[in-house]
Amino acid sequence: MRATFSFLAAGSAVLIALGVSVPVHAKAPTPLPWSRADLPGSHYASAVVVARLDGDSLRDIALTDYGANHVSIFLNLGHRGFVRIADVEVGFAPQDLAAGDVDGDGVLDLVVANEGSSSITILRGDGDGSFEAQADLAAGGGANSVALADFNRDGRLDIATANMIRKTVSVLYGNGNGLFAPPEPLLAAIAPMNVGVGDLDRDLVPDLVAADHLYNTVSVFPGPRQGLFGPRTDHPVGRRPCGLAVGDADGDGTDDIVATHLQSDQVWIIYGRTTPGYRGRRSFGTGHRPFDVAIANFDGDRLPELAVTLEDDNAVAFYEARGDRRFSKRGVVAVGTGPRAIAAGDLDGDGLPDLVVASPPARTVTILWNDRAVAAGRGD
Ligand SMILES: [Ca+2]
Ligand SMILES: [Ca+2]
Ligand SMILES: [Ca+2]
Ligand SMILES: [Ca+2]
Repeated sequence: MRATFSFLAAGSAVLIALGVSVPVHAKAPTPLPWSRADLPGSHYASAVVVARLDGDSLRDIALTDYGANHVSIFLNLGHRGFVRIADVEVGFAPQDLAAGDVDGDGVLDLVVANEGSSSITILRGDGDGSFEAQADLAAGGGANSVALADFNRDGRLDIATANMIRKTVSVLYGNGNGLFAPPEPLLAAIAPMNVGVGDLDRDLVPDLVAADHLYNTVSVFPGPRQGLFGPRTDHPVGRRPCGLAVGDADGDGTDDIVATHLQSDQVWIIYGRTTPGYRGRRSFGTGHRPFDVAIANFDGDRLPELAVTLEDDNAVAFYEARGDRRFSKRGVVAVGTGPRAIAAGDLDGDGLPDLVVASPPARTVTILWNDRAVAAGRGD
């Protein structure tokens, strides 16, 4: 999950708390079932991920700081406490990151797309939550988004990037020990802003998805067969597609594409294939400047929800699938000024996904704790 900035917007205070346990500071209470807490420190965070980074059972948080050119890692101590370990330097203007085991040692690594240096930084995880930056890899011009998948199904993770300046998306095939072949470009439309991965055509080969910010399309590149990606299909959507998530948005068990649209204040859903031919697409209106989206089942029922950051409303809005390809609004929660990137994951281990939201203008990264289990007397 990522956000996008201009270079000029960079600049952020850096706070490094080496191995010091820092409590999360509670803010003014929000009504159940969400309670809000901000991570300590000042972060101009362009992207956040939730993943198990240190080998215990609790999910941790990593973020790219676009202004400070580093990745910050917050390890989960349990009981809703985190410790910030040493920040790791990456390339210039890191815009996005993804977690995956790219060297095959069974430990999650982080892959960072550096827009300013048009490069990728691999941060190799050592299993205790610390990460070591490897030499940067060249990516396409303006590497502004990254996704990981085993596209050629050789058992080794590959990297995909969107390169807005170069008007391409690129795939770097992994050799399994953390090294990658040079980027193989695929021609995008005009301005690919975000990439995602999912199996949209249900052939068990990961497909590559790109949201094109200027061409107002979401493009699908069918996953490679005999080494070549299939021809690009452009799906017309709303104005200025921005955030992108690929996952099961409607609860039918198949991957779908969800994209937010900054100018038309919409979310578009492009449904994955269940019978030959795509099932089509649908949109609904949101609040102002929907920037990013996460798909998760926040209330643990049968159907998933979408959590959408509304940049101009300083809020996250929730929309629940109804089972008929339509969505109903399910409330709004206030966060810091100008929320952009969002990521979902169960941070407190109660079985329900929590949310992490980056609000760069406020220099905050907010955790929205999903308190449904607490409210139901199931949590602590
Ligand atoms: Ca690894
Ligand atoms: Ca591979
Ligand atoms: Ca596929
Ligand atoms: Ca679906």
